[in-house]
Amino acid sequence: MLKGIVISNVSDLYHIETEAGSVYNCNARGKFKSNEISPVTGDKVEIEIIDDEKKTGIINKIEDRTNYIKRPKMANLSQMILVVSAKLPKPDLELLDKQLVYAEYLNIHPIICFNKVDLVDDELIENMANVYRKIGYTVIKTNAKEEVGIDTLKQMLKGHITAFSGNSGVGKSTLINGIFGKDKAQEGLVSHKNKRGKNTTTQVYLYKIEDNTYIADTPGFSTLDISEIESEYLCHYFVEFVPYIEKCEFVGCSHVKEQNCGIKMGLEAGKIDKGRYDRYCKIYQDLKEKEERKW
Ligand SMILES: Nc1nc2c(ncn2[C@@H]2O[C@H](COP(=O)(O)OP(=O)(O)OP(=O)(O)O)[C@@H](O)[C@H]2O)c(=O)[nH]1
Ligand SMILES: [Mg+2]
Ligand SMILES: [Zn+2]
Repeated sequence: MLKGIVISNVSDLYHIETEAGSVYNCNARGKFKSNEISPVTGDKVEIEIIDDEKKTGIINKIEDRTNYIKRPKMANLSQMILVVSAKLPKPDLELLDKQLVYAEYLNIHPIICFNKVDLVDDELIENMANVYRKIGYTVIKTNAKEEVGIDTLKQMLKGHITAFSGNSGVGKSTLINGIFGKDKAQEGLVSHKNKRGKNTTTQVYLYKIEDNTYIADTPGFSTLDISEIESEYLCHYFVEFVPYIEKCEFVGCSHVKEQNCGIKMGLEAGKIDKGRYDRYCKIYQDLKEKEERKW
């Protein structure tokens, strides 16, 4: 019996990387009876070797997951680097907040990475960064093109399965290539695109950086869908709102239109950032509309 991690999965075939670093082609033993699940990328598994020369085996056991993401399917993602570009494209803080909500919801450790810092005044970035530092998030600044800040970023990956997310063009691939070094980048490591330049697949691939440290290449994260989160719970994932929720007069206060709202009091007292609050309202309305369309 060998322990390993699923680094990729195409229909019934799983690539398992063992602790020693060999990769086995494995099938899964049907559904796993006790809980009716199939292995997905990121799963920690036990395999039984069928042929050690051909590197084939069977997955016998899936270890308990720390989390599970439906789209793209993966398990045990422990960290997300939320990449925001300072310019070209301009910072999309609504997407950043949505991603933070999603990370909080799934219990994934988020790190905010302002990239392309070479293109704007530092003051502009600091103003944005401080809003997020104040509420407890780690914020780093990078210039991926000149590999500034890459070492700091690399340090933060240790012991994690990390995914990069953010709008197209913010510099995710450039950052990842910087982490792996130029050679791997030329192998087309982080592009699974067809001729039209579209992502062809929702497959997730894990790439090992060092022991217990992987980068997840997840095409699906650019168009982040958080509609599985119910609008009424959204406020709990805006971490700095939480202490104010109990001050709301109405149980189930949406914090948008109600009077005597704890969040609004926090806002007026300058404890909650206006931009964050406005983006909360926007995301709340979007979720609400989607919920109404469902019925
Ligand atoms: N000036 C500057 N340009 C950068 C920086 N990082 C990336 N770029 C450039 O921005 C462009 C987009 O970078 P990519 O790494 O391809 O962006 P991406 O996030 O992977 O984009 P998608 O794959 O479309 O999601 C490229 O032309 C990079 O050279 C940076 O720190 N500074
Ligand atoms: Mg890319
Ligand atoms: Zn309220």
